[in-house]
Amino acid sequence: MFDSLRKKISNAIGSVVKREIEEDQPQKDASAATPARPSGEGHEPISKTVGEESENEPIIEEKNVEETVSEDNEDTKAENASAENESIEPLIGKAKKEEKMRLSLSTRLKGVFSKEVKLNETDIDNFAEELMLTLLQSDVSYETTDKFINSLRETLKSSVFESRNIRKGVSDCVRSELSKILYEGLPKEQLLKMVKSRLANGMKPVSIMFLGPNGTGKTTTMAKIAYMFKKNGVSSVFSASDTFRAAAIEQTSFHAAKIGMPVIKGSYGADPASVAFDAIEYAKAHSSDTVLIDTAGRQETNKNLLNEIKKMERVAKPDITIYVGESTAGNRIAEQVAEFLKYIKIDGIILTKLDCDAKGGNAISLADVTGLPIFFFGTGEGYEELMEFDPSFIINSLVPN
Ligand SMILES: Nc1nc2c(ncn2[C@@H]2O[C@H](COP(=O)(O)OP(=O)(O)O)[C@@H](O)[C@H]2O)c(=O)[nH]1
Ligand SMILES: [Mg+2]
Repeated sequence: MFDSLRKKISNAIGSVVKREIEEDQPQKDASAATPARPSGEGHEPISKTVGEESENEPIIEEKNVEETVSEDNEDTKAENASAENESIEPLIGKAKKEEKMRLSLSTRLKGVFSKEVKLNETDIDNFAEELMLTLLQSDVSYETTDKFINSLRETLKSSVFESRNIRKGVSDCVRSELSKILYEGLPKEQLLKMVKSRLANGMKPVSIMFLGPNGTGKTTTMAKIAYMFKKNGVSSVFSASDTFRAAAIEQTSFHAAKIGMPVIKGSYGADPASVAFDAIEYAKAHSSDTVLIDTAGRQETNKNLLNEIKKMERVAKPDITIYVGESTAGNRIAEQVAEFLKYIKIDGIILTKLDCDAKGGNAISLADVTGLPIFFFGTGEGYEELMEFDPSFIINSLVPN
């Protein structure tokens, strides 16, 4: 789950590490040949003590190094004096080992004396570009990626990192930016709580309709919800309102029998809205807490079927409508949801098949793009394989510590 995206984000954060190793070799050789003065352009004084210049434009810029050095106390001066006697090589070796970052020679040396560094513009640009590409390739929408990257740039610009722990500092920035987006997508209330509070207010039965394209997992997800409700003391009736697809009624009946709950069905070709109406009447008569209404899959391009769902809404008046989409569908889901929204109100989304080959990026951007919360993820075919949308789980899955 999220493995590929995690790897890519981790690589983007760690890319500075790799480059440092690649770039470090010639520096090491050069400094071994002329230990006191590495060659290259963009020389810049580091400190009086070391009295040397950087090799290339610093990739990570230290915050006010001169000041740090000039403000140094006696201890630091002593440290500097002893550094004078050391060859540069062990210092580089030390910095490299501890920081493992793409630091220029000068900054690495600065890092030995100073505890804090700031990323410079070039660093931020390189990192932002790499991360942007990664997110786009992983199905995060352009809109969300752009927003995320701009905000991350600002955070990185204003952040000061521990010189020996820059990687963690960058990871923390990515985490905090991700959480801004993901917490926005959190449902205001969990589905179960939503249902329970309605029941507590005497609004019984609570009807929930599941809709979406063909084969996304509507029926399976509806069964998972019924199972979860049952475990939490909330009873349900199924409305087998997919009267279109062969074996759909049997599939719903099969789940009802397995979970141990009633199912109201019509015949194939019957009006799905009237089946839902009957199921609601049955629930009223039998004091069932909820009615879970299945629907036939419909592509967002099929206007007739989308109009039919309007009728379902008018007749069955579902309290909660859930769009069930496949996480493997990438950014297409946002467009599909937008089309459905032209016909019917949707309260939230369930993203199925996260266990399949999902890139996972749409889980990040969907709520942001559609403005709808994600209630759950489907993570398998079993009844228990339904996972509440949890930003911290996503963040921990994606960003290395
Ligand atoms: N791996 C996996 N399979 C799922 C998930 N949800 C549904 N499925 C499978 O997807 C297929 C279609 O599901 P179904 O509920 O019939 O889709 P519907 O046409 O939208 O009602 C079935 O084989 C389900 O077992 C999920 O989260 N993970
Ligand atoms: Mg179905």
